[in-house]
Amino acid sequence: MPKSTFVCIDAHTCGNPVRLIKEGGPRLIGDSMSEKRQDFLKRFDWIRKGLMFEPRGHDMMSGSILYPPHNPENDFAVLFIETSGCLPMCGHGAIGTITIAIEEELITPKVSGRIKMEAPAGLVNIEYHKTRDKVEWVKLTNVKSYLAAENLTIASPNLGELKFDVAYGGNFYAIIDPQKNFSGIQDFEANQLIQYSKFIRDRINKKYPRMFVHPEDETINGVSHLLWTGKPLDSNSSGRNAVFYGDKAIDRSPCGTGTSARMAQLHAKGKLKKGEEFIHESFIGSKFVGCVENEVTLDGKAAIIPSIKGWARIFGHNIITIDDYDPYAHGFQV
Ligand code: PYC
Repeated sequence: MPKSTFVCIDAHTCGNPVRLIKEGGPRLIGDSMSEKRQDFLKRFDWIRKGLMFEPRGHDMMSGSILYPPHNPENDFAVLFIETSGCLPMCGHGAIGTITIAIEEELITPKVSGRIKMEAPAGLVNIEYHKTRDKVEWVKLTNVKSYLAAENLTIASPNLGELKFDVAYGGNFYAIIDPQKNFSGIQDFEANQLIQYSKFIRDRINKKYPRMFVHPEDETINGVSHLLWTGKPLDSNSSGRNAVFYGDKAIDRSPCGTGTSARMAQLHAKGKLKKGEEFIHESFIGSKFVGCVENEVTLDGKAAIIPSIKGWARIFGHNIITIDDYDPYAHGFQV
C-alpha cells in the first residue's frame, strides 16, 4: 500500500490557516504556474484532498507548495491548495507562505526584503519586513484587478432578491453590499452566511454561465467566492467583509484577493482613489491595509494594481502521512 509523507509548516495569516508543504510536493508539468496548476488538478488532487480535508485539515484549510521560478528573474513560483481546489491566487496564502519561507529560510530572495512570486494568476511583487528572526509584515502588489459586472440580481430563498457586483482580484468575487433584503454582515452569524452563500454562488454561475472569464487565462473563470460587506467593528476601518469560499468556509483573514476585488469595485465606482488607504476587516476583526497602487488597463478595460499588507505567524511543524491503509487517506467532507 503506498504511503506518502509530507513535511509541513503550519501558520495563520490574520487568523486564517496556511499549511506550507515543505517536502513531498509532486513534480509538475508545465511552462507556467497556470499550466502546472492544471497538471496538479489532473494528477495529484488526492494530495490536496488528503492535506486539506478532514481529518488532516478542516473547512477553512488552505496551503501552498513552492516551485522554482519559470523566469530566472523571479524568486519562486507557488501553487495554492485549499478545500475548494487550487486558487489562481490567494492573498492570505501568499502572506503566510512568504512569512514561513523567509523565517524558515526556504527561499533566498535575490534582493533582501523584496520577492517576485509567480502565482497561477500572474506575477506578484512582494515586500516584507523582518526584524531578528521574525517577519513583521508582508505587502503584496497583486495582479491586475477589475470590476467585471455591476447591478446583477439573484434570488436567494432565504433573503429574497439580492443585487450584486462581480469583481476580479485573483479570483472572481460576487460582492453583496447592504441593501433592502440584506442589512449587512453585522446582523448575521457566520453559519447563516455560509448556508446562504453556497446556494447563491451555484445560482449565479448557472444564471450567468461563462460570463466571468479572465481575458488572458480562460482557466480562471466563474464566481468562486462571495464577499458580503457590512459595518466595521473599528470606526477607523474602511470596511468589513465575510468572504465565503470552499463549501463551508468564511475567511478569518480579510482575504487578499477579496480585498483586491473590493478595491477594484470601489475604484471603478469612484469611491476609492489611487493612493488612498483601505483598511479592510475580516469577520473576526483582523485587518489588512489595502491601497490602489496604480490605474491600468486589462484587455482594453479599466483595471487597478492593488496592494495588500498583512501579517502571519507560524505555529507548528507537522509531518503528515497519507497512507492508503487509512480509509480516510484522501479525506472527507460532511
Ligand atoms: O486571501 O485571497 C485570499 C483568500 C482566498 C480564499 C481565502 N483567502
